[in-house]
Order: sequence, then structure tokens, then C-alpha cells
Amino acid sequence: MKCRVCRGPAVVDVRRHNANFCEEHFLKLCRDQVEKAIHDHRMLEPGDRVLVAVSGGKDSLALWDILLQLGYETDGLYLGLGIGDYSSESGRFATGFAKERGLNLEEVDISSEYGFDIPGGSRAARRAPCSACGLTKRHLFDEAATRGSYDALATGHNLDDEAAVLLGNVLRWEHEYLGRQRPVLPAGDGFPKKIKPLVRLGEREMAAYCVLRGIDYMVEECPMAEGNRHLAYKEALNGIEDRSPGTKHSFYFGFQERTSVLFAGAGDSAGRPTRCDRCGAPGNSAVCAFCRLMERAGGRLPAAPEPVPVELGATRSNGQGSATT
Ligand code: Q46
Ligand code: ZN
Ligand code: ZN
Repeated sequence: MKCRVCRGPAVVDVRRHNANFCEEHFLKLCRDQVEKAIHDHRMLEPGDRVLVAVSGGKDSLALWDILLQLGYETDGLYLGLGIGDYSSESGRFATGFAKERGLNLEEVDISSEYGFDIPGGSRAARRAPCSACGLTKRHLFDEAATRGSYDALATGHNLDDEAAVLLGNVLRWEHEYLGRQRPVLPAGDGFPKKIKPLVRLGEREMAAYCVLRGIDYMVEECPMAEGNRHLAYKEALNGIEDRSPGTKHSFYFGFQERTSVLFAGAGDSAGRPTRCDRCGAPGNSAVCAFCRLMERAGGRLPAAPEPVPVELGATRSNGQGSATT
């Protein structure tokens, strides 16, 4: 097995590209793919300040590492979701990564700061754990990115994640979610810009990247993911990809290039943007979904909200279908 670039001994095969790579050229491939995603989808400008949503898993840590190498000014945000040992362990990987490199990582423990955790909150609110979790993460990531005046919030969604979410949204013709399933969502109506710079890289590549870069990451999956439809979609796509490498890429980027325009605007709802009466978050209802969840779960807000200015324009929903963040 020889590296496609230098013909030296290869350490990774990337079937989607029908090619093998040595360590140096594989790491370069990963950086180049992120750079291309950022450039093609106009995610960032040179020197932008980026808040990276860090879970302690391979994708978010690799993303943080690559953005640093590409010269962006980055900070991390880790949310302690209160999912037993899984949360405490993943928190250790996130803080370890930041500490070793002298990086700034904001940690928010939702149990101590908001008075509920994901297992208890989802039970009390009678929501599926991943639904309550996804909603909580989106709300707190948005809040932190806005509070810190970051140019963008970056998440570690990779090609496997995005293709699986797309499959789920297509199977149910979720036109609103399809309208918002893009690698970049611009800032507006009080929401920060959101970017997914790993969309050109798969799960297996991100694991290999971390191993080769010596990044320790949380290997165990979240115990609450069991029964999540997203996993079934991933498995189905993996079966197809095995027989026909490159299918996930064509499915996702074919949608972006040729079909997503048909759904453009479907995720926006007409009306005047407003702010949540409880927490001040932007949205289009008097009490935001996070505050409703928190109230049903017996939680509380930590402090009086700082008012966040909201520009006039069409309001938008901030979900994207199956939760993957
Ligand atoms: S952390 Fe949260 Fe995931 Fe666990 S509860 Fe579901 S959404 S699976 S990425
Ligand atoms: Zn090489
Ligand atoms: Zn609220």
C-alpha cells in the first residue's frame, strides 16, 4: 500500500477517494478538505474568531486542532450534560485537550447552572433524550457564541452525520429541515453564524486523524443514543457505502449543489422576531423551547438575562431534524 502523493508506505486508505496516504499526506488531506469546505461555502474569513463546540469526541477535537493549524482564533465550549459517567469522562478529554495546548475552554455544567440534566429533563418533559439534548445544546451554544461576540460557532458534524441527517429528512420529506440543512447558516435575527467545517471528511478519517495527531478522545458512544433513528440511518448508509464507495459524498453534496435550492426558505417562518420572556433568547415565541423544557424539568435560569439585540426580518427555526450536535 503506497501513498498516492509520495509513493512512500501508506498508513490510511480512503476508499471514497480510491487512494492511500502516508501520515504526512493524510494529515494534509484532512486540513485541505477543511480549508476547501471553509472556502467553498464561505464559512470564515481570515482572522475570524470561532467558538468550537467541543464534546470530547474525535470530531470536535480534530476540528479544533485543524482550525488552530489553519490560523483561526478559537476558543472551546464544553457542555456537561449530566449523562452519568459518559459526561464526566468526555469532560476529562475536552479539558485535557485544552489544558495540554494552553487553549481557552468554557465549561458549562447544566446540572449546577440550570438545575436539570438530560436524563431527568427528558423524562420530566416526556421528550426523547436526544431531542431534549439537541435542543439544550443548540440553545446554549447559540447563547455562548452571541455573548462572546464570536464570528461563528463551529460544530464537528462530519460527512457521515450530515448524510444520515439528510437521509432521515428525505425519508420523511421534512421540507423545513431540508431547507436548513446547509454546511453554513448565516448569522441573523439574533442567532450566530453556524458552520460545519468537517462536512468533507468521514467518521473513520476523523478517528485516524486523532490517532495520528496523538489526540486522546472519548471513544465510547453516549448511552442515550440507543434507539436513536440517526444511528439506523448511519448503518444503512454504511452498508451502501461499503458496496459503492463515494455514495455518501454524492448524496450529500449532490443535494447541496442541485436540490437544496428547492427547499430554500422552507425553514423560515414569516413574522416578527421576538425574544423569550424568560431568558431573552431570540426566537418566534413568547417562551423559548429551552425555557419550556427547563421549566418542565424543574430547572432554573442562573441569572437575569442580558438583553440581546434582535434585528428585524423573517424569524427562523433553529433546528435541523435529527439531533447530531
Ligand atoms: S449526547 Fe445528547 Fe448525543 Fe447523547 S443524548 Fe443523544 S444527542 S446521543 S450526539
Ligand atoms: Zn505521502
Ligand atoms: Zn428562553
